[in-house]
Amino acid sequence: MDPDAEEQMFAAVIAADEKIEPRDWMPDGYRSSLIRQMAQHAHSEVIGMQPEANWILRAPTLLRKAILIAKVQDEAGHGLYLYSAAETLGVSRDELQRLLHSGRQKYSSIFNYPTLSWADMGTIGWLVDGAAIVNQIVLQRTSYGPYSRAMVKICKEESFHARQGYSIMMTLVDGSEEQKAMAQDAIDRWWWPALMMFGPHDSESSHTEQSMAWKIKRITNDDLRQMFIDQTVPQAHYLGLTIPDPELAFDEETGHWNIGEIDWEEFWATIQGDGPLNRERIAHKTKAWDDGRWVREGASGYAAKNRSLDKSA
Ligand code: FAQ
Repeated sequence: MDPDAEEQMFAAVIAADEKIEPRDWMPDGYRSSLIRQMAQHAHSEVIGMQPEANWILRAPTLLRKAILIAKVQDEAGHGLYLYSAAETLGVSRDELQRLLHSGRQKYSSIFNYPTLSWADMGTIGWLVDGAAIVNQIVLQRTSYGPYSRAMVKICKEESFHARQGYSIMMTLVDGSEEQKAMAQDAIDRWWWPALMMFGPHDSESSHTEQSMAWKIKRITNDDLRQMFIDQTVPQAHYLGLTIPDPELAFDEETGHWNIGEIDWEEFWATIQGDGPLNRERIAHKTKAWDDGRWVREGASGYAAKNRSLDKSA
C-alpha cells in the first residue's frame, strides 16, 4: 500500500473507533507514545508491588495475609500483560528494563511513598487502586488493540483490590480509637499523592492533546481526577474520615466536589527522581533483576535447546 493510503487507513480506523493491531501501519509518534505510556504503566505495576510486599509478613490475620499475597501477585501479572502488549510494538522486555533502571522511563509517582502502617494497605487498595480503576476503565477503550484487551482483565482484578482495601478501612474505623487514628493518618498521607496519579493539569500536560487525538487517552487528566474525587469523597464520609483539604467543598451548581491546589512542586520533584523513596525503589528493582539473571538464562537456554531438538527430530 502506498504511504498516503496507509495513513488514510490509520485515520479511518481511529475515526471509526476501531482498534489498531500490531501488524497495521501506524505513525512513528503513535508507536513511541504507546511504548512510553504502556511501559510506564507496566513499570508502575511491578514497582507497585514493593510498598505492599512490605506488609505481607506483618498482616494482622491469615486471611488478610492471603488476600494481600494474591493482590501483589496480581500486580506482577498486570506487569506481564502490559510488557507483552508493549512487545507487540517492537520493543523488547529487556530494553524496557534497561530504560527503567537507568531512569529514562518512569513509573507512577505514587509508589515513591512509604507504607508506614497496616492502614496504608487499606488506603492503597481504596485510593490507589481506586484511582487506577478510574483511569483504566477508560483505557479499555484505548485505540491500540493489545493495550485495550489487557485492560479488560486488569480492571476486573483492580476491582477486587479496591474492595479489599475498603474492607480493611471499614474494619479499622469500626475498631479502637487507635485503629481509627491509624485510618485517618493513612488518608492524611495518601490523599494528595493519589490525586497526583492522574498527572499534571491539562494545561501543563505535554501529551494529552495528541494522545486524545489518537484515542490513546480517552478522557483528560483533570476530568479523570474529578471523577475520582466525586466518587471517593462520599466513601470517606461514609467511613467517618476527614479528607485533609480545608478547601474541599461541594458545588451545588456543578454537582462536583472542589478541592484546594495540589502541591505540584512535590509532584514534579517525585517524578524527576526526588520523591521520598525513588532511589530505594529502583535499587530494589535492579537488584531483583540482577538476582533473577540465572533464571532467565536457564529458561532461555532450555527453550533454545528444545527448539534445536525439535528441528533435529
Ligand atoms: N507518575 O503529558 P502527561 C496502579 C509524567 S497503575 C509519574 O499528562 P500522559 C495499579 C508523564 O509520563 C498506575 N509520571 O502524560 C497498582 C509525562 O512525562 P514523560 C499507573 C507521571 O502520559 C495499584 C509528564 O508527566 N497507571 O496504580 C505521572 O499523557 C496498587 C507529563 O504528563 C498508568 O500508568 C505520574 N502520576 O498522562 C499497582 C495508567 N503523571 O513521559 C500496584 C496509564 C504524569 O513525557 C499497587 N497511563 N507523568 O517523561 C496514563 O494514563 C498516563 O500515562 C498518565 C499521564 C495519565 C499517567
